[in-house]
Amino acid sequence: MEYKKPIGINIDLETGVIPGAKKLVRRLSDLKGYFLDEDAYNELLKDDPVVYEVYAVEQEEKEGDLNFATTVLYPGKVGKEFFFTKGHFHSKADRAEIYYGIKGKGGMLLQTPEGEAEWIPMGPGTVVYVPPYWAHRTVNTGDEPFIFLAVYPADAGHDYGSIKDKGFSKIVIEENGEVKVVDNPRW
Ligand code: S6P
Ligand code: ZN
Repeated sequence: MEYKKPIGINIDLETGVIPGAKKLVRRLSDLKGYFLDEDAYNELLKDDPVVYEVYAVEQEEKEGDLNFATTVLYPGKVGKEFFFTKGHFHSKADRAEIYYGIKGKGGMLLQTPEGEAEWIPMGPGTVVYVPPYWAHRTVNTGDEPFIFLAVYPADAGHDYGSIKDKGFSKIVIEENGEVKVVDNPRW
């Protein structure tokens, strides 16, 4: 039997960087069609800001193994909507996931395939259990980077399709200086 080597690694808790991890950058241009306010989107697109970065340590897509990744989700808004990650179901839809808040302020939108949505506020130290079958998207509701760790089955995969097309049934906006989770008018 060939055994894999264990990994022990320090996450930089200020920046979210995992040394040696694979880095993925998502700019606003990668999120075309995701935000409601198209005029605000197009205006902001001139600078094409980085919306989030992911530092992932991933294994072969095999049952039983685990991946982990940090996400650094930058503060910002498109119109009233706070910056968010694309959001996805897992390709193997019954795969669960754990998130752990490291820095900043935000939350997670979760949704069943039928469109029942939940909002869980997150900050440093918050653990979120994402049950099997729930789509999940994180949102930065603060004014500094929102950083968290995700641990997920190596064979979970990402299914972006239906969220890209329909979004979530709830959106997270700022209104009169307050964070509000309201019905998505496009849903
Ligand atoms: C993976 C896990 C996270 C996200 C990351 C970016 O299962 O949920 O690492 O991949 O937060 O979000 P998204 O929706 O663009 O993959
Ligand atoms: Zn996931």
